Amino acid sequence: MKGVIEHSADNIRILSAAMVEKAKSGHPGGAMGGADFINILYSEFLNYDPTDGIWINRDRFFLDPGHMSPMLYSVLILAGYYTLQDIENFRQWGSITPGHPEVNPAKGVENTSGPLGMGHTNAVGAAIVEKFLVTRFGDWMSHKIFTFISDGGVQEEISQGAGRIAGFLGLNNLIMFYDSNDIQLSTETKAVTKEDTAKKYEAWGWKVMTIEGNNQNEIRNALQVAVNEKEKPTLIIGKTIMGKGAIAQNGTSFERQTSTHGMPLSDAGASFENTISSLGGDPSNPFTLFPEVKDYWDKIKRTKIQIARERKDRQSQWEIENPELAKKLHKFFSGKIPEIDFSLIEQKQNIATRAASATILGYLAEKVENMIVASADLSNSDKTDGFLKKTKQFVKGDFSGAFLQAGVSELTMAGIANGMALHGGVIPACATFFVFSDYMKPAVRLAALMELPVKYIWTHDAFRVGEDGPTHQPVEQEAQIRLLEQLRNHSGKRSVLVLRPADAIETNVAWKMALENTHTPTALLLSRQGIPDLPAVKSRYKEALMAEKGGYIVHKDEGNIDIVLVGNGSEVSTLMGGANLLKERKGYNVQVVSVISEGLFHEQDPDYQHSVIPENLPVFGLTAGLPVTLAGLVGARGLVYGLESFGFSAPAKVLDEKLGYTSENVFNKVVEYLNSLK
Ligand SMILES: Cc1ncc(C[n+]2csc(CCOP(=O)(O)OP(=O)(O)O)c2C)c(N)n1
Repeated sequence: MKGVIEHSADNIRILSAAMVEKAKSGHPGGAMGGADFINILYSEFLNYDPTDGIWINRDRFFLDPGHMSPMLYSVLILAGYYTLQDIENFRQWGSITPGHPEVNPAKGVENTSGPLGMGHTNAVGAAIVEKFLVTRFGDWMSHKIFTFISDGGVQEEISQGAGRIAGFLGLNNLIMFYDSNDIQLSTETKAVTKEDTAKKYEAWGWKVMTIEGNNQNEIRNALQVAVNEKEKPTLIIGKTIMGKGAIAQNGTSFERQTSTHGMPLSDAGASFENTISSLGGDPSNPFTLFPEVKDYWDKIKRTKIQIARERKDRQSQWEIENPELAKKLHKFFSGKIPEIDFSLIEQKQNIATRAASATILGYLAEKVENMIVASADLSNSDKTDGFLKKTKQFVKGDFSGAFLQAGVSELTMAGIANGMALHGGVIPACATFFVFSDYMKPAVRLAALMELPVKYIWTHDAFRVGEDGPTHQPVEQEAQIRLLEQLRNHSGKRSVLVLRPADAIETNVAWKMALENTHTPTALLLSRQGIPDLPAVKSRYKEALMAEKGGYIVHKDEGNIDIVLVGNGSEVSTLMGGANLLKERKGYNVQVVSVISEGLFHEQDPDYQHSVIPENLPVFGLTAGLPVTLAGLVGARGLVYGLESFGFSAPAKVLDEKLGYTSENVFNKVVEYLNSLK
């Protein structure tokens, strides 16, 4: 005889199968197999308040296999976040139940998931933040981070980084359920792997338990052990049954079939009707809750709200006893940054923008108490050591610092930064060489989609990396990341802000813009080499503040302008050199423009844009990236000089000469260009 808990799990299976069947697309098999775990987790372990989804002290649940959204949506109906109508519109235009879940904490969805491996990495980031906050505000804040991973997520390379870091840091607040059903999309897992996953995670320092993943008692016992674990993150390997409960036309079992991974049961060869009937549902009306299941969850809901109430009361009491800390806590979670006067950050002359960034980071380490900086084993090159010098790295048992040494794992680091931002309460930044931003891209894209204010510090921004050669010299990377500047997020905003400052003081402004941008990720592209400071008419800082408009005039000759020179980053100072030669030798009047962000520049009113880059004048662009990087700025008649090949191994100065990044070459190219227009 099944009890209410089995009925509840069956209800999740029925709803999952039904929404996929109705939408005529989706993934029922995994959801049906994972139903027993999610059922116990949400009813007996996870602390949440369905009437207050954004309660800061809730436990977090991060789904990794986004294709198992039917399982999540179904349990969120039981938990009180969603309605049955919501899932009838599964995968439809405008619904809150997209094919893969999209972040919406108020509705119980903690992360956008779909690219396998990402969700559990977010959980690692959230677990780090929990430790960070408990260290600063006390044990009353402690909560758990649960995550659910599947065969695909375990296979994804990113799991190597997430597993290593969580084990190394001893994240005992992290509990991961592995839905090990031995079936993936094209094949069974045995066709592609013979790894001993338990041993792998044990080697990283995890506590590992292997259970029958469809057995409620084993699930409950394992979770009980996990929530009491003091030293290690926990992995519960649940051996589950793909498509649990699926029945064929002839009434036999249709479980453990690869085909149920990604299509409606009826398309997969099972009988939808037989399956629903056998699970106790009504095939003609599957979008219903069993009455006793509804009663059971109504009771759970009341208990959850009551527990949350008690925890909130404890917080209120703490706030009364610790008013200063309470103020800080609210500030942290407001997402706002403290008042910072970036004009006070002094910079040495003619330095690399990465060095300028180090100075700023040192300042921020003391002013922005909830900033966490990470580097993928390049802290002394990407100059996040400016921050590290004022704090210390996270280690097991000590999260009083604010620096994550992520090791060589750029994608993991970026996924963790997303998880930190998703948790809330902190401002995450992460750093590596710009060329390796390619290794981070899937997480950057998700940050852009989720509208997370993560800061990317990407240094060694061009071929002037020099002797390290073409593998280390970004060429097409700026054009790639600026494509995301053109892509709108769900709020209609440009999905990322990309800033390549032209000198040290413009880097102050860039960091100001990055911190003040609390709505999207921001990328800072910073130079390895020293850059001559741009000329100041009065105050360089005040003039550089014009970068907040995306682009501005850094130099303008008297009289009618003959040519506008456009660039960003270190090319602006090269253009300045060219401008001087053009004036000196030819008497041309030149306007030099620094466009720190093309996306932002194009947001300005047309009059401003035309005052900076007039429409009727010849425009010459210089970029160390692909010429297309500036194509949107110079217009149809304009000319861009850029790099059209990979870099080369040689000292930076030699590369500048050979590749034409000199004032002399700017002079020659502009004269040629102007002659061609005559
Ligand atoms: C990064 C990434 N690569 C590929 C996919 C496509 N994909 C979605 S599910 C899946 C198979 C994964 O199988 P498993 O995780 O075992 O899920 P189950 O079959 O148990 O539902 C694949 C390849 C993806 N979503 N993300």
